[in-house]
Amino acid sequence: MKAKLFVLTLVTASMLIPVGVASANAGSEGCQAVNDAVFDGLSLFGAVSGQTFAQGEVVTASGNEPSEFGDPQSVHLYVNHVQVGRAGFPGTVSYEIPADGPIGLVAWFISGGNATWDVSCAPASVDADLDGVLDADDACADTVLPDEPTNGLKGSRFAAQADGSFDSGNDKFDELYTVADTAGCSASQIIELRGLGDGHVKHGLSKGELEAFIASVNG
Ligand SMILES: [Ca+2]
Ligand SMILES: [Ca+2]
Ligand SMILES: [Ca+2]
Repeated sequence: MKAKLFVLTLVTASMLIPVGVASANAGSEGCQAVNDAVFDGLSLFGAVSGQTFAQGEVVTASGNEPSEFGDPQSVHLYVNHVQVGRAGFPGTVSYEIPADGPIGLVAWFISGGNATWDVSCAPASVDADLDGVLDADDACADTVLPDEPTNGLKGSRFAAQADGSFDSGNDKFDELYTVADTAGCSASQIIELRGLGDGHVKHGLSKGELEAFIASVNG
């Protein structure tokens, strides 16, 4: 009786395999290559093959329901035929694509009995203004580096440099802060946001205003 059930479920699984693959490949690339499915049987395999992924995209596969067959049931994630993650049900495995380029295979399968499962892909984080602070954490769009105080940097005043660190007219404060501390805002953007006076525009952002802004974005 048990053997019959095994054969029946294996046949069902075989019939379903092409469906899973076709669904994953339908007009999709990289993070658009997502699919979900519900399966009732022995195992299910899905794959995205030859798609171009970007560095930082995260592929996640989840198995959502425990087996009714008593076998250990798990979700496996493969990239370029190498297993990069495995989790027992219910469980989730994720993998961050390490470099731009075509990925030979992102595959997932579930072994065991009844299952619902999901595969998704999150786009890579973007730093649109290239200040080193990802958009999700960046309070100031369109940052232009370096800052250029119109009359040059004075004393304990600050201007962001091309690398995002703040230069000071007082060298003991050089590179004490970076635009990571200011949530991606340059000195000139802070001056504008806070409505600060000409002195900051001419000679650089004062230490008090810089530190107050950092406290406000990190508070
Ligand atoms: Ca940014
Ligand atoms: Ca300096
Ligand atoms: Ca920014």
